[in-house]
Amino acid sequence: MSARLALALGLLLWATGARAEDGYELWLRYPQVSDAARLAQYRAAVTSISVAGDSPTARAARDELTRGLRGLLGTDVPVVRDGTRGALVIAGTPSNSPAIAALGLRAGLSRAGAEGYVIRTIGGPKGPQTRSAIVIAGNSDIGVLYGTFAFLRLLQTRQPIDALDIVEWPRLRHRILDHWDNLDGTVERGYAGSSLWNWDALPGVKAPRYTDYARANASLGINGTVLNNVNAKAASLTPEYIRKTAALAEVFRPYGIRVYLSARFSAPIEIGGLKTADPLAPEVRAWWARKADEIYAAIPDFGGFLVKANSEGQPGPQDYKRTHADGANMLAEALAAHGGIVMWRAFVYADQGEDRAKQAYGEFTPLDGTFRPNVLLQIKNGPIDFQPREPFSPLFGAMPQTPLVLELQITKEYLGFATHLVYVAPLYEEVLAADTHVRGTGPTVREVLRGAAGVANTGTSRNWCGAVFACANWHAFGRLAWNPSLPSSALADEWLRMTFTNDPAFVEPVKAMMLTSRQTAVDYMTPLGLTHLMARGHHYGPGPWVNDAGRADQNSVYFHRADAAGIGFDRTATGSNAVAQYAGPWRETFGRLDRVPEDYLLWFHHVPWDHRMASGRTLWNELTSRYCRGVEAVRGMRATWSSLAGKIDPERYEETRAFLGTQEQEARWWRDASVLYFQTFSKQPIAPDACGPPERTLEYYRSIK
Ligand code: GCW
Repeated sequence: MSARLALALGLLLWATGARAEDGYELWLRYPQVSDAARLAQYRAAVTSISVAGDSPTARAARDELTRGLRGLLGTDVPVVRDGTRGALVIAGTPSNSPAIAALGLRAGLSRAGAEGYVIRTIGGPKGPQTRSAIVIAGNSDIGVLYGTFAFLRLLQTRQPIDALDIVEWPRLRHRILDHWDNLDGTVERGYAGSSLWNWDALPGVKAPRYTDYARANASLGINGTVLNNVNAKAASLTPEYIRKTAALAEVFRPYGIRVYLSARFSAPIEIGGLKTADPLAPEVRAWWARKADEIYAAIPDFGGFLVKANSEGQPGPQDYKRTHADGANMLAEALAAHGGIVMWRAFVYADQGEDRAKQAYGEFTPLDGTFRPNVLLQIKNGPIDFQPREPFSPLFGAMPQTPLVLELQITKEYLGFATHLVYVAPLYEEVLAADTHVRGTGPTVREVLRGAAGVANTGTSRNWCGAVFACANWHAFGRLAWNPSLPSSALADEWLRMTFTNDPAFVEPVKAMMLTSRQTAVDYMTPLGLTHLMARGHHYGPGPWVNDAGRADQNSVYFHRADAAGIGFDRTATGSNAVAQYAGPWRETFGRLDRVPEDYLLWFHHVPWDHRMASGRTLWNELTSRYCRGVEAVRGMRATWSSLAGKIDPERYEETRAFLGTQEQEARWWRDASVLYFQTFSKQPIAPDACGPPERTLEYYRSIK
């Protein structure tokens, strides 16, 4: 484009008030339906709207419906009063809308429960009304708001709306984002700018962005947010910060989102002036009880505490020779009177010789059944730490008497930050669908959950997530927390249509690329069950040689155990016997070299370099070919993307194009560095492949800081 043309275009955009496609609107974009036939259908069906009630939540539903329909239909749809004949979208609850009460939706509404909704087409030529109408009904205003977003989603994805009969409800009670946001505005493992929370300006300034954050979350069904990092500062519990937190809670409340705080276990000492934080000490219990009263006085619907205790240097009950249950129960007691919960994290490991993958199970299974009812144990998907692929944590099958929350990482700490395009819905799906086999068949992980927590990837970057595609993971998390059975392909499809376009020539190839992107990252980073080989500390780029972390169980060499004989961590009975933490069928499957899925091979076994793989190749050749397969797949992603130029706006097209270029270089970097490093053990040549010989020397890759 010439400079003059660009200027002219810029002026035109400015003059028409059109905004750049910078990703800010996420999946809540409502551009006018371009297919004329669909547009005509939608316009005919939606000639006026009525949203009953005047609560802030009902107003949010009315505003969203008005805004969405104005955009999608390209015309202002009149808002009429409840009960007015002729309103063609009627939203409300049986208690605030006589029209809805009269409709006989009892069966659907009873299935919908407290937060669900019914969307139904009523009347029509054969019904009692001459014209049909669309009803969005809930038992609560929040159900109506969720239904409103769902209805708009139908239009955004161009579904027919002439014979709707939908009943939906959240399968999990707690659907929460965990922000690892520090009070100084930085974000641990954040790749999208600074924290969204401007603590300095709060409580006075309630930035409009907080409302947009709430809209985005409500559109997915997320109903809680933990505002601060699990590596918590006690200051978050001071009166000053409680006031700031209350201000955010006020903004989020109409959208059904409760606020939670990460609580630092030693807060009674640090801000309470006590000498101890021993959970059995009466003065400590009294301090937390008063603290809970103080918080609830300011935030009546405060959600509760998230706690990282005795993990990676955080204080906890074990500092006083008490158990995790002693600690969690003390906090739970303080919150119980107010209806709050404690989410106690199971992410614990100590540098004490025991296989890191085994430790959480060892610590928590003896405590099953000893937690107060309002304690939930929050367990990361795998036994180590948000790796590109891990087997599901055995704790999911081993805590039948404890309500469980699955913790997933949305931010891509170990998956190339915001730069690499890695769609993690398939990772989430893999763990949710995993069969624990503790009852022979079942339950699956999704069946044992009370909640899901996603470590957020949001920040002040204009596009929220650091990359437009990174927001697909936020979307996938929220939708899966609502319904953990939704397939990745449907989620990718929906997100693409809502975020970019309904054009199948764009949606289909990009969806295919998203759905394979996670396996691609596994291939070029940690194939065949390898794990935790990232550079030390920041975890970006390859570092299979890392051997100087503060503690052994954070070193790459601890995880891959490569030597002259082979590679992999023996977790069978001849090794750490971590397989024994799984139910019988998995013990057999994971434990036997002839049965273990290749995806988990080196997670569970130390395997000779010449071991024959399913492909007929030796392990060494299979390993190098997987690395190259990953690089090749990224090349494929780039080619796909290039072929789509012009199908979407230039701004978002260009961002992804540039990131994919970096991703290809870095996939190549991962492959070259890894095969050269592992070759120092295998002492075998790298079979010729599409990637060619490594570009630089191992010394070079090791010297990259
Ligand atoms: O994944 C690791 C991260 C830490 C994080 C920790 C945890 C918040 O490297 O940054 O700390 O897990 O989950 O507690």
